[in-house]
Amino acid sequence: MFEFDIQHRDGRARVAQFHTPRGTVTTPMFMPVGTQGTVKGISPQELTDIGSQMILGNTYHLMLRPGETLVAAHGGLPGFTAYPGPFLTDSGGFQVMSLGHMRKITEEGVVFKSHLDGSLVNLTPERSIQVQEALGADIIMAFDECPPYPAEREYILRSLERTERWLARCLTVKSRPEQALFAIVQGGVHEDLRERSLALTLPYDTPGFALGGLAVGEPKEEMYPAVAFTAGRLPEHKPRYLMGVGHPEDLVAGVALGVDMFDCVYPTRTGRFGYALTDEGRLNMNSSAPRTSMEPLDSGCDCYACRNYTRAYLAHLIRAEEMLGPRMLSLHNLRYLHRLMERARAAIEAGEFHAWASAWAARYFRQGV
Ligand code: PRF
Ligand code: ZN
Repeated sequence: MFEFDIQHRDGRARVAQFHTPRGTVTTPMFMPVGTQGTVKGISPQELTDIGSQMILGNTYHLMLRPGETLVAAHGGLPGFTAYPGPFLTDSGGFQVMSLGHMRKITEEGVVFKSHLDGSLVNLTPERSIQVQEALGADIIMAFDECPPYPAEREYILRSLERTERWLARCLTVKSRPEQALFAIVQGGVHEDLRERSLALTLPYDTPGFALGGLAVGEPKEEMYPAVAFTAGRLPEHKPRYLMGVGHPEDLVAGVALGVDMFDCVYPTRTGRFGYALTDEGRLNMNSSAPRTSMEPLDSGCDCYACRNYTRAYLAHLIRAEEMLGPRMLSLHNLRYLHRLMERARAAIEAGEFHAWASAWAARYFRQGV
């Protein structure tokens, strides 16, 4: 279980088969975010149809509502959501912090105010693992602290050291061998702090490692070197997961640097806001040009929306505030990122990743994003 078989390499990029209890996935892959036990607006059948391989769920949201006991009574997230494939759950701390509900962070854990009823809730490494075991995902994440950007070096150091102590606590209470726990490397964009976090984290030899603390508002010129540095020091034969990324260009750059897994709300969120991802850049469906266009969103795309609808029809749906509009843009955007990863894998297999990535970027950025 949780074997990671590398099948092709091209530079630092690799194609691998990652075996999990609920199925084998092929990396590099993008994981749609199903925060509340649903990828907003998209059914499990549709996710399967567009090539989703693993869905992300969130400890923070699900422990508050409906509560992990109810999810467990359905056989965990697969039974509850009727998505049969592999799941990954995030540990909760990052969501508490990014949603701004944090009240207090101590060695014990975090205390936050529930966004539902205002009550004070305690989230500790032990509680996070208990919830993630009840949710029943195949991959669970260590409970970590992700400092904001920018943050004081001293704070980032204290927090990555605490993240290691929390990792040890997570592993102590973890009880289910059918779930793999991934450790998270922190350290912000500072090479020496990333080095320190790696030195503290690698000895745990978890079945996979995540690159945390990035894509939190830092410029890309700072994020890419941090990804390169960290990915280059992670074990070769384990999956590397860049958390909360993201934009198509970050996926392509991440794959080039040896990253295997990505997740982000971007494709569904930007879809709900009326934007479509295409090989010519991001298309604003609220602008005037698409209103009369008889073209599909993206001529190379095979999703339901591109096979059946013109830009004009989809722009009409959005202007009329019909719910099919955001649904179709979300579906298309997810398919776009899955297809992007399929193309990246094919290019790696052919030994042409660099040429493919350059050609993709030249086209994607020509008309601006
Ligand atoms: N830690 C956890 N989840 C995350 C992150 C992190 O650092 C990020 C950073 N972009 C996204 N999601 N646990
Ligand atoms: Zn499409």
